[in-house]
Parts: sequence; C-alpha cells; structure tokens
Amino acid sequence: MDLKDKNTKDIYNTLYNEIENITRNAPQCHDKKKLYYISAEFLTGKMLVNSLINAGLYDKVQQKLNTSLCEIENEEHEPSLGNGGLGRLAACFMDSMANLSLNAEGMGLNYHFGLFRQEFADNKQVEKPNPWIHKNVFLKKTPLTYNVELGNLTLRANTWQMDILGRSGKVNKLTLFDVESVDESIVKNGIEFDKTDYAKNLTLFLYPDDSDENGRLLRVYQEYFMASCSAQKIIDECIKKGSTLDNIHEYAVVQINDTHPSLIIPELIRLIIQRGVNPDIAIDTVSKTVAYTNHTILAEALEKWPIDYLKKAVPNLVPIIEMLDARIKNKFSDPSVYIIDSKNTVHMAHMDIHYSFSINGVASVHTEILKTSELSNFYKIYPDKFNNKTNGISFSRWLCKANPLLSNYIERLIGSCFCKDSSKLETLSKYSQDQDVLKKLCDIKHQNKIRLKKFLKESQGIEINENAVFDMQIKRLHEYKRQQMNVLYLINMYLDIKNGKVPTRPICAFFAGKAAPAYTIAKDIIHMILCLAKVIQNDEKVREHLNVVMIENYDVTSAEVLMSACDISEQISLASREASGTGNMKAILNGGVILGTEDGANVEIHSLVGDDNIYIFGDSADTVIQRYKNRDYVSRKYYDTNPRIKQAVDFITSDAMLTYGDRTSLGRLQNELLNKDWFMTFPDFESYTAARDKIYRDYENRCEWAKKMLVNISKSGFFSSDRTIAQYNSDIWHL
Ligand code: 26Q
Repeated sequence: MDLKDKNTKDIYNTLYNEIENITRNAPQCHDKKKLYYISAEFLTGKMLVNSLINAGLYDKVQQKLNTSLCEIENEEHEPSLGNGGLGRLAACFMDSMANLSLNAEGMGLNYHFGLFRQEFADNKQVEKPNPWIHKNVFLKKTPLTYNVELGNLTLRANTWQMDILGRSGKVNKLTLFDVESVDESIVKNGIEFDKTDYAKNLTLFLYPDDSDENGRLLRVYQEYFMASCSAQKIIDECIKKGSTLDNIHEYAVVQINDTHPSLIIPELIRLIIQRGVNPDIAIDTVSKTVAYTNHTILAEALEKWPIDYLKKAVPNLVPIIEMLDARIKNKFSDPSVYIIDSKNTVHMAHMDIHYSFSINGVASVHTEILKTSELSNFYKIYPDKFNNKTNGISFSRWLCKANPLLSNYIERLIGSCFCKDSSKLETLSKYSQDQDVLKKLCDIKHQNKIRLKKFLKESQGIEINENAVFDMQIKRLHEYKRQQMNVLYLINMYLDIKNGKVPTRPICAFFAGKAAPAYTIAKDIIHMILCLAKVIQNDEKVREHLNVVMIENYDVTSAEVLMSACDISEQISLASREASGTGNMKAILNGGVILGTEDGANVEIHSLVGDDNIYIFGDSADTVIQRYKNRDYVSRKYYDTNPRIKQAVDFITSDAMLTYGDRTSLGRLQNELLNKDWFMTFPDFESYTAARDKIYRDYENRCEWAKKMLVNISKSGFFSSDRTIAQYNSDIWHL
C-alpha cells in the first residue's frame, strides 16, 4: 500500500478495499448450532477504523499516512441504524461475538435513511433525512431473496450484509433485509412520506421511538417483514444442516432484542407447522429456541398492538397468536398474564415470556425490578427463566478508537493484554500513588478536550474553553433521563453567578441528544436548553464562568469524541427507570467520573469503584416505586416550599428566556413540571444540587481527582461487552 501522496478519498477507498479483502478471506464458522441476534436496530457507527483496529492494522496504517486516520474517516457515512442504547448495544454485541469466535449472525432491516439528522433552527429541533448508503459503505448485496406475505400485498425481500470483523480475525455477518420495491423518491419536506404505501416505504426509515399514530401500523409491517425474512433464513439454514424442524433448537438459538422482533415466534411456529410438523411440537421446539431480552420497564415503551392492526398487517399470524393465547388462558386464570387482553390488545412481551426459554434484564437492579415488580406475575410462573445479563460496551470502539491517547498509554503501562482480557485493567490500580501516571492521565484528558474543541469549532462553529470542567449529559432526550433537572441546576448557577457567586473554574455543561419527532415535551426541553445557552452567551458577566452547549446531531461518531473528553458524566435518571445505560460505562472507561442516581448499571459501577469515586444522590428505586404505587406525589408542594426550585422553575418563562424562546413551548414545559413532574425531579433536586456542588469542589483537588479517574478506568473491565457475550453464551446460548 502506498498511501503517502494520495488524497483522503483515495486513501479511504484503498483502505476500504484492504478491509474488504481481509473479510472476504476470513475463516467462516461451520458449527452445528448458530446464534441469531434479531434486532430492529444496529447502531454500528463508522466501520473502517474499527475494522482496522480489530485487524491489528491501525498503527501500521497510521504510520504510512501523512494525515490522521480521523481525517480519512470523514469520507465514511455513519450508518445510523438505531435510536440509541438498544441499537448501540446490538452493535457492540456483534463485535464481541466476532471477538469470541462465536457462530453468530445479526439480522435486521436495511433502512435507507438512518435516524433523522438533527438540526437546530430558532432554538428548536428540526428533523432532516439522513441517507447513509453511498459508494463504498460496508454493505454488500447477497443473492438471497424471500417473499413476505403481508395483509394486502406480497413483498419481495433482498438481502444485504455487513462483515463484522472481530479481534479473533473471525468475521460474522450482519444481515439486513430490504424491500425490493422501496422508493426513496416518495420522501418529501424533510422526513415526510406516504405512510400507507408499504411497497415503497417499508424499509425507508428507521422508526423513531415515538407516539406518532400514523406510523404505528407501518411499524407492525416493518416488524413482520423483519421477522418473516429472519425466520425463513433460519429455517433454510437449519434444514441445510440436517434439521427435521421438530428440533430446530438443536441448530439455532434466537436472541430477540426487546419485543420489536417478537413476531418471529408465531412466524417460526407458522412456517414449521406449514411444513408438516404437529403444532404441539412446533410450539415446543420454537419455545426452546427463542430467548428474550427486556430493555425497559416504562409502560409506554412496552409494545402492545390492537388485534385489528395485526389483522390488517399480518393476517396469517393472527390464528397462531390466538392459539398461543388460548393455551395460556386454558392454563392460567390470572388475566394479567394473558397475551390478548379483554380489550383485544396483543401484549408482545407476554407472548415472549410464555414462549421463550430465557428472559433477561440488562443490569442487576433492572432484572430485580422485573422479577419483583414489573413482571412479578410471570416470575411466579417461570422463576427459572429469568436471568440478568449486565450490558457492556466494545472496548475496541470506546477505548481504542475513541481514545487512542489513553489506550496507547495504558498499553505502555500494562501491555496490550487488556484488549483480549478487559479485567486486566485492574492492574492499573498499582499506579494509584504514582504522580507521573496521575499527571499523564490529566494530560491525556486535556488533549482530548482540545480535540473536542477543534471538532466542535469545525463541525458546528461552537467555541469552548478547554480549561473548563467538562460536564456532560449526552443521550436521547427523555423525561425519565431528566435533562430538565440538569437545566434547573444550571439556571440557579447562572443566577448565582449574576449575583457574584462565581465558580472557582469555568464550567462547560454539554448536552447532546435527539428527541423523537412526536415527543413534544422532549422537544420543549431541547428548546429550553438552547434558550438558556443563548441567555448565557449574551451575558458578558456570566459567560466566562459558565457555558451551556447543546451539540447538534449526536451520533456514534460525535459520541466517540465527546466521551474521551468528559470529566463529569451526568447519569441522573429517576431511579428504577433507566434499565442499564451504557454511556455511564463509556464515561468511566475514558476516565470520566459519574454524578448519578442508584439506577441501572450505575449501581454496579458504584459497588465496583466505591463511594469515593462516584457521586451518588437521590431516592432509591424502592422509594420511587413505592411513591408511584401510593400516587401521592404532588410536585407543587416542593415548588411552594423550596425557594431554589421556585426560582429555577419561574425562570423558564422569564423575560430573559422569552427573548429567545417560544412562550407556548416554555410554558408547556413549566406547567408540566409544576403540575405533574412525572419523573420526580423535585424530590431529588436538593440532593442533586448538593452532590453537584461537591463534585465541582472535589474537581479542584487535581491529584485526588486523577486518582478517581484511575480507579474508574481500572474498574471498568467488567463492562466490556466481551464479558456480557461470554455470559450470554455460557448461560443461554450454549454454543
Ligand atoms: C417502540 C414502539 C414503536 C416504535 C419504537 C419503539 C421503540 C424503539 C426503540 C422502543 C424502544 C426503543 C429503544 C429502547 C432503548 O434504547 N432502551 C435502552 O436500552 C439500553 C440497552 O439495554 C439500556 O442501556 C437503556 O437503559 C435503555 O433505555
């Protein structure tokens, strides 16, 4: 490879071909049993550099270049085929399955437009289409085709694949099904299109996690299309390997990523019965094949479809689902475990729990809540099916790719062993008194902050001060994640600074994240953040001490730059609501310190790093669940009795905010907090404020802070997705 005198495009193309060569010739696995990971989302992020790292070529290639690989990467379009955590988890899992040489394949949909591109206009979010399929993306067409019979039409499916190259040198396939007749030209004005023309629209867009009525039926069509193509491919492969279909559990194990692929259960049963297997046996073998992962306890995110939707979209499956439900009604008298309820609504999770052999939550507190509260009636019936698999992240991407300075330094200190065995990061703890190491960690963080500064200047024209504390809340906008609580704190800080109480060091508070297009309050929160940012930028007295930055179009690529530069990571969801979170893991792996509640994986992080290395505040999950049960939370009481809360809430519709903002939007949000505050920001506000004040004070003891960074990095090995996948395999898949 001669790369020195080429332009970035040519270099990208050369490296692209190099990776294609490697993956084409990589060994394939031919074990009898195969894992199929079915997911409506795979948020892979850019592939080139990640593949170079896994192929062990990163340093070699970098040395041959006059420019940095980051520049070359600008040529690649990120496939944003996911909304957030669940999709990114699927991508990390694909990497880890290849790392561990497991015989596995991912299956999903080839959306032509990824999650919308977010722009800001008039301090509000605007959604734009996000095409990603260009020349030289890592996506190849295969000759496989399928027919899928939907309500009133039969669609032909094409099959595309991405090669996922693991550190083992092994390649696994990510298969993405597409509708042959899809037509990008029906997209008009941003992200609008005819929602009823399924032949043309079915795989056009990734469905944003929202409450848009029109789109719901389309969502069912998408889910069935994915389930049916996957089921057909799985059955074909099992038959090829010798299965008689009454025993597919010996040849296949299907992990479904939440309920979005649930229709694969009745579809597999239907197809197997169609091929002559007795229904009892078909149901039995499918139940021994499918395992279900739950990612949420939020009622609004639990999928349930009116049976009429299913009759329209997937009439072939309705008799099967009715049969599955009838068997449950025969066996159990408790209506809360029925699949079809008295209002004729089909509960996807209920079908999954009855007809799969494993149900797992994604962090220990989450799994406990499923067992004792959310799904307790099911846990009583099937105690052995429930298990926990705490999420993890790919270290190739979130350490080596996101933070080459840190990963190279760690390698200098302890060797490259941590790439294969993440628990080896523990050995870093021997440097906890070594001033040179501690200083170097601070230096690296500073370099990464300068890198972020450059990135923001170039990509969004934003100026930041690299000497400020970088405090970040970067994740999807959702009320339960409580960006609004963070803003209330910042409003008070702004007013304090105006009154002369300035912080020791400037603070830069970052937000990044998209709101679902139909999620009004989440969009109001973005509006509030952007307005507050403007108020502060235009206040000469305050802006040198406090900067609020809302970054446009948060995606995997920007997350990599942000995570490595993060000092303080806000993981402040209402306890019990965040199933796991994975940004918390990315933050600590990169030497960030968490300010958070006892929620999701924060709980496990807390017990690993200890009280001194994480800042925990707020009510416990038990208290919160009890408060929901009692229905006795009245937010206005807090507003009336706590002057700091009152001051911050009043400010939302102050003249200062209305200079930049819209009265309807800000008023609606203020009203929501005053009269509902469903995610209980006020009860936690005092302890949040105290913890955040303390974390800023502690940051000033640079030596002690560096020790905290070191402990966080050294304890993060547990959160490698290689560990998670090894546990899925030993407890569930048995490959
Ligand atoms: C549902 C119905 C209709 C349309 C869309 C949806 C939908 C789409 C996406 C519902 C949920 C999602 C995404 C959920 C998600 O990302 N959950 C997150 O999963 C992570 C991985 O386990 C956890 O770390 C997070 O805590 C959890 O919020």
